[in-house]
Amino acid sequence: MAGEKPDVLLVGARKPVLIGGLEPKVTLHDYLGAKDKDAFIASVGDKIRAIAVAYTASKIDAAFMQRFPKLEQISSFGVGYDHIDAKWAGAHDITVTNTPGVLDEEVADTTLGLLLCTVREFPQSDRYVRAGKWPEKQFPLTKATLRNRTVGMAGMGRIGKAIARRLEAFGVPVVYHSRNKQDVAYKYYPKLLDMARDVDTLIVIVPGGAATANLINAEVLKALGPSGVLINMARGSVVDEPALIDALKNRTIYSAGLDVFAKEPHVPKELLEMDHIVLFPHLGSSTEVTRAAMDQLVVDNILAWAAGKPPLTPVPETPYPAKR
Ligand code: 8YV
Repeated sequence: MAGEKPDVLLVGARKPVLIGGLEPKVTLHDYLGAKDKDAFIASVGDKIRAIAVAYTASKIDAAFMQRFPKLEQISSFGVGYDHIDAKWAGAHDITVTNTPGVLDEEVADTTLGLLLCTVREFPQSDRYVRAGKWPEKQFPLTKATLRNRTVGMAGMGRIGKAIARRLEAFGVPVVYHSRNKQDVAYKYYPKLLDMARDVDTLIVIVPGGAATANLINAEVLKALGPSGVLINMARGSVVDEPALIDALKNRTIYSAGLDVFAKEPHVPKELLEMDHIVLFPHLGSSTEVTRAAMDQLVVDNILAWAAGKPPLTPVPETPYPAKR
């Protein structure tokens, strides 16, 4: 019926920006709030035409999408969308959008913070002061320094470029590996292993998903070597976690700074017990201002669709207009 609000499923928290932006224009159905999910889908599934996904932790696979026969659009929070089967969506005329761009600088800031914390042991020095140890003895000098390091970036997309710009300002040489050569002046390595051999610091900022699963394996870590520092800002799935634990235990590499883990929010006990590494609770983009901008882009993609306009940020698997 003309003028009727389209029915949209909200998967995830009722965040204020999402609710405020969507409720005036669409009829929202709260999946998270439904006690009996199956009964809920049975009652509204036939009328849902779009899904707004509030967090990257919510899995949207083919079986889930199939339950909404009129589904046209999935607007997902986060630049990463490995939680969505975008290929299946593309093959079924469903557009998937993510929230690129608005978080690049924030995630790059966090990356530099994590790198410095890892190399210079700032969290450990904070623990040292709080434990009252300073009056007894000066905090030990750190073996590692950012000086004289070379960073190899695994991934040189928008966020990778923002990280590399910061490293340049820090006077740290940057090289990179990615699927395709990018329009940047840094040295390009077609093979990750070759790059790992030549650098002592590896920053991982590639998309998650099947194509990059266990990309950072035992061989890569060995090539990185005993002064090697691994920073993972991508997805836990990109690093072979048991191989990393071994490499850290055996000092095959020097240290690691990890923002992401294979089974978040659970972190393997072996990692928790290591004092020489730094662990962040997946907070790359987690400031109020940046998360609000990401939420707003989720809203704007839904509103564009509801107004019959092209999606603002479709993912490559579901280009607009669709390639036939
Ligand atoms: C979020 C992210 O921290 O955008 C992404 O892909 O990983 C981060 O910005 C994450 O989505 C938290 O759920």
